[in-house]
Amino acid sequence: MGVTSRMPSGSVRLIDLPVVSDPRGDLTFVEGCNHVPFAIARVYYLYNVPVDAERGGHAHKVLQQVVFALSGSFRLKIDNGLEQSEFWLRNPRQGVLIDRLIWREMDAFSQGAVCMVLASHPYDEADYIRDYDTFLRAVRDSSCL
Ligand code: T46
Repeated sequence: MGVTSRMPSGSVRLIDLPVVSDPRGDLTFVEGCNHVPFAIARVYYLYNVPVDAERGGHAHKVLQQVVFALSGSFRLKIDNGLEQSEFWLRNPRQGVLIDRLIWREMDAFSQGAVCMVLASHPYDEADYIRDYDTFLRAVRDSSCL
């Protein structure tokens, strides 16, 4: 099992990608609106991450993302405003879909880890919620709609 987790109640789930294996190695592919539930508008990756670094620490208003460990491993901590969970990513075939209004933090990067993220929208700083109390208010307001 490449990912270990305690699943939160909603808005976060594992995504398993196909693999084609032969004596030359493994090939995995991902198609927007097929393997991930959105059209892929952006791909970015984190690398050269110090092992003691902490990344994330925010939520998004509309952005959906799928996070993969292409190489090495790291911890992804998830908070939906009601409960917390964590995933240990280490399998490049298995990602974590993070819906909107989910607080995420990442740490415990192994030496040489590479994190790839597929995103539903282009980069927009206005989509970030970087204050935790503001995040909790947004979750509360959203659940009252
Ligand atoms: C997320 C986690 C998993 C850009 O210019 N374009 C981009 O596409 C991104 C993602 C970032 N940036 C700039 C914005 C900041 O000046 O790069 C700088 C570092 O971004 P940030 O501090 O947000 O990086 P992380 O690793 O804390 O968070 C990133 C994503 O921003 C975020 O959406 O969910 O990875």
